[in-house]
Amino acid sequence: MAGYSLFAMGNPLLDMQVTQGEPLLEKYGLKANDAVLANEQQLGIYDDLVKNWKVTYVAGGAAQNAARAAAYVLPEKSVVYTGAVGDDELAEQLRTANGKEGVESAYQVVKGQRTGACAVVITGHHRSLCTTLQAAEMFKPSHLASPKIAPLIQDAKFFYVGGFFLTHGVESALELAKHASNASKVFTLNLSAPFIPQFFKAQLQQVLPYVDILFGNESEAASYAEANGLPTDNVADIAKALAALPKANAARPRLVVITQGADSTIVASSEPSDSKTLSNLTTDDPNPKIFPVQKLASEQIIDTNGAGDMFAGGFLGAYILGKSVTESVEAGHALGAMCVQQVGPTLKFPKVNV
Ligand code: 26A
Repeated sequence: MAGYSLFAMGNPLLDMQVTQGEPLLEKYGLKANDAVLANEQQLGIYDDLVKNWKVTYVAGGAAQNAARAAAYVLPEKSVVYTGAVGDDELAEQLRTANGKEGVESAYQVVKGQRTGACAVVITGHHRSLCTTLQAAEMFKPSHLASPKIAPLIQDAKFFYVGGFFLTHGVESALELAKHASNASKVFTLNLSAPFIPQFFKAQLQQVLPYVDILFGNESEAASYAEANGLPTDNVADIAKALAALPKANAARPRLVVITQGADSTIVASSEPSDSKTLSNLTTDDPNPKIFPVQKLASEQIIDTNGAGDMFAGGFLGAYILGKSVTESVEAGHALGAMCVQQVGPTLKFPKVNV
């Protein structure tokens, strides 16, 4: 057997989700639509949720969500995911969720540590993510060289790393990125949150030359532009600038895929491209190309937690199947829309064809 085609890596987290969380935003100084690492004052939120709120527990971790979304559109045994967990009950919950949805868990288990958690505070259609990484930030690059994991990397043809992982794991991210580049495989990265381009600019800069497909949303693109002094706040122009950055493997063009919630998705390529290239946009396509989103009625939306991850995973799954960029965007849109109509970063089962 050829092995898993997609190798994904990130912070495995259990989401602790609550609705009507306005008082929590106030109490812990969180913004309605943001993702942060919990600071000292915010670390009390997890106990507070358990004691005083009705919590829904659901498998999260941005790259792990995307891995499950890719598995949704790919044949069985296509997706493997790694990251570090503790030796606790939370890790078991994550393994079970992955197993049910066709993702092989190749966790590094850190003895005596707890699995990471993310407080997901829903207010209206907004979601505020406040994370404590725990075991997730103890991931060691040596795990990638272990006898169990190294063959999975050798066999994989596509890689997906969460930008969130760059807060602690740039060395491991670079190892996958360089492997992909040297072997002319496809390396993909998600910008993950505005604080990544803002506060982890150096780490991002180290990885970007190896990125074949970059995912992000409008606020992450804006944050990148600001952190790097780009003379524009136009999302299409920022996407083009990101696509044009230097690239280690010049044989592949770079694609930059920026979502904007219910507004159009923008795809920029580092070259005008034809159907034989990675980008699969035709020579007649504008660059960047704009893909409208079918808007859902407000009452159809349960919450937006994980929608961007499901978009990225759906896009990548379709792309791995050899679909065009247009079809891949459509698959991404379908899974993003499916996700917002469910509680948390979850998809519909039994599976619906996308
Ligand atoms: C390092 N940080 C802050 C994080 C995360 C994260 N995943 C990895 N690292 N903060 C939030 N998330 C996850 O993002 C998903 C929504 O996009 C949450 O677990 C949530 O499932």
